Amino acid sequence: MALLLKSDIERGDAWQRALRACEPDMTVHDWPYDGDPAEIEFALVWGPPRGALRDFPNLKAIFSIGAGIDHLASDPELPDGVPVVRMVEPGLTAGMTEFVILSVLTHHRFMLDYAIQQRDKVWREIPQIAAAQRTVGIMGLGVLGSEAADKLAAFGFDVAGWSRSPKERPGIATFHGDAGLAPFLARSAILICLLPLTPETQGILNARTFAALPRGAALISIGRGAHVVEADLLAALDSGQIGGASLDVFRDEPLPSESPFWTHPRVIMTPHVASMTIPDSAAEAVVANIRRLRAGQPLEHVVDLGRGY
Ligand code: NDP
Ligand code: OXD
Repeated sequence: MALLLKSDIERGDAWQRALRACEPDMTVHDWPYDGDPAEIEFALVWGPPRGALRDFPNLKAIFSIGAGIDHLASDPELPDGVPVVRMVEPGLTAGMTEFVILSVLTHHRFMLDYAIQQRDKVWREIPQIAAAQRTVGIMGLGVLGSEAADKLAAFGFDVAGWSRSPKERPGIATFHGDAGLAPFLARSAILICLLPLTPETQGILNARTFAALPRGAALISIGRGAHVVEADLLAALDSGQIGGASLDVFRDEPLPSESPFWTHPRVIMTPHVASMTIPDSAAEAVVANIRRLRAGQPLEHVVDLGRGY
């Protein structure tokens, strides 16, 4: 049994070690592979070149190294009929929950304002607001969004979630579909985007969306950069409709040096690090799924490429 691995260089060795520890009988080849393509049964990849996975005639499953599969769905030459599996693993989920809590608390406790005050040597208290009085809205109540919602609710925030299909979740106000978007936005003083990037969600963080939020709302954009219409966000920040933003993902990554987001005083930016797949825990998840397939059971977390997530 052989798996082809295309990871970033930094984590390549960690993946090799973790996969071998979980499944000693599996051979792991690094990308690019110049051996016999017929040997490869599984691919574990991030951003393969367009059409490249077609070269492997015995591929049984393509595992995405990340939760998002837009890097695969955007390839019109993916091999036909080979299931694509998104990454669901406890390390990635825990990391995202940490980042959401960190970012929500940053805006809830006015840390952008205090950073500006520190820069200007201003000693001024800003009245505190109880978590229960702070409305937080999460776009995307999937694996990552729902865990973050539960943890924010445990902090005492007034949490709502928006998804495509109806959901019920104790302690969380839920909204769905086009009809649910306006009422959801109207009650989101802190808006978090944890949607996948699909044709339907591209550009969803636009002037109309920002105008529907309470004035001065904070935006935490951690799904994909192409959710954001950047010119609309800059206008909303400059007008005060958006009071502050934590931006982890961008339309162009790395963010070009001329982008105004690098220096905007109301923006905290990070280089697509809200969460990362952790090879040790992720290897267990991938190998468990491969074992399911080999035992004749259905794979878990297969994406619907037609839907885009
Ligand atoms: P899931 O597939 O588990 O969840 C996606 C959620 O989005 C679901 O609740 C789904 O609704 C909802 N959704 C999808 N399309 C729409 C739509 N058109 N309207 C309303 N809701 C919609 O994904 P994950 O939680 O695992 O991951 C979410 C995204 O987070 C990833 O796709 C990736 O882009 C991003 N990510 C970013 C990282 C970073 O470091 N910045 C790290 C990891 C992930 P429903 O439940 O009804 O299907
Ligand atoms: C992603 C990830 O999808 O890193 O961004 O998992």
